[in-house]
Amino acid sequence: MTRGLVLRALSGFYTIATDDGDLVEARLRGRMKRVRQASDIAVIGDRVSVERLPDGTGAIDAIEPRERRFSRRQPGPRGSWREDVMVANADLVAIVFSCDRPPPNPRLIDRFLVVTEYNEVPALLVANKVDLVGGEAARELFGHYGRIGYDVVYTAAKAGIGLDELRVRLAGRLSIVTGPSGVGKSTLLNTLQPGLQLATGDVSEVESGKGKHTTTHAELHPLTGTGGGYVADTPGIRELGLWQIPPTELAWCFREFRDHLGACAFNDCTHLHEPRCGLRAAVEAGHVSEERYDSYRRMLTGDLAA
Ligand SMILES: Nc1nc2c(ncn2[C@@H]2O[C@H](COP(=O)(O)OP(=O)(O)O)[C@@H](O)[C@H]2O)c(=O)[nH]1
Ligand SMILES: [Mg+2]
Ligand SMILES: [Zn+2]
Repeated sequence: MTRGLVLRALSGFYTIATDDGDLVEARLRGRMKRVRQASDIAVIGDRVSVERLPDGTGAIDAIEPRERRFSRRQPGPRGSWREDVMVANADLVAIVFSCDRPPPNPRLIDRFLVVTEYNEVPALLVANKVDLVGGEAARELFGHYGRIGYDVVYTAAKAGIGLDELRVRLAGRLSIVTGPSGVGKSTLLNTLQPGLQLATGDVSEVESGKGKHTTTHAELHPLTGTGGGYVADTPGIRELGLWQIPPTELAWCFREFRDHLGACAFNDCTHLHEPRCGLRAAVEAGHVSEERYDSYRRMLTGDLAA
């Protein structure tokens, strides 16, 4: 029996990087398929035990308990939630937006941040394409996220700006790289990992509003530079549209709101219209930004228009 890491999972076929340095194509043992619920089936980032078979393939015998999971939840019957784990054991979510082409959408940035908070995986905000606007304008666009406690790096994939800063943060970690289409995720990963050769999109298609979904399934790519690590290039935005956060947990997912939630008169306060709301008081006093509060309100009420 060998231990390994699931790099790719596609219709019942798994690619495993074994601890002894091999790549093995494996399937789940039949008995595991029977005893496991759909949500427990191996996903990328899972640590597994595989038995090497005489034909060179493998059979996955066990999935090790997950330290963390990055999942989406969908409403189930009678107020229950169904969990759909997308990546196991992620240490970091790198949320990539561009300074321009396309310009950043603060409502969407907040939705990505909320999902990372809900999953309790640390977030890194990557502001790419700084070459298009310059450092000062980029800081005006993204600096607020630094002030509320997020780590922000400013990069230009093609001009080679900020890549060392990004590399340091990814080293030795299992990171999820996500963000809207066309912001330069694949270009960044190709630059960080020569030889990766992920397909990159054409800006003109992004500008036409259609975007180009060149990444169709999530996969872990090894980083072979100093420090190692893995990055998952995820399908991103379309997947994110399906994420649902239980309404009572939403305010907590805006990290700078937490300090103010205890001050509400009602402990089931939705922070929309109740009297003596600590969060709305904090917005009025300027301790919480109106933009972030607006994101909260839109997510809670389902008004997702930008
Ligand atoms: N000006 C500029 N263009 C970039 C940068 N990074 C990527 N691009 C371009 O943006 C487009 C989309 O890049 P791609 O990596 O496919 O984006 P993805 O959809 O997020 O994976 C391509 O035409 C890239 O050449 C950058 O730092 N600066
Ligand atoms: Mg891409
Ligand atoms: Zn309140």
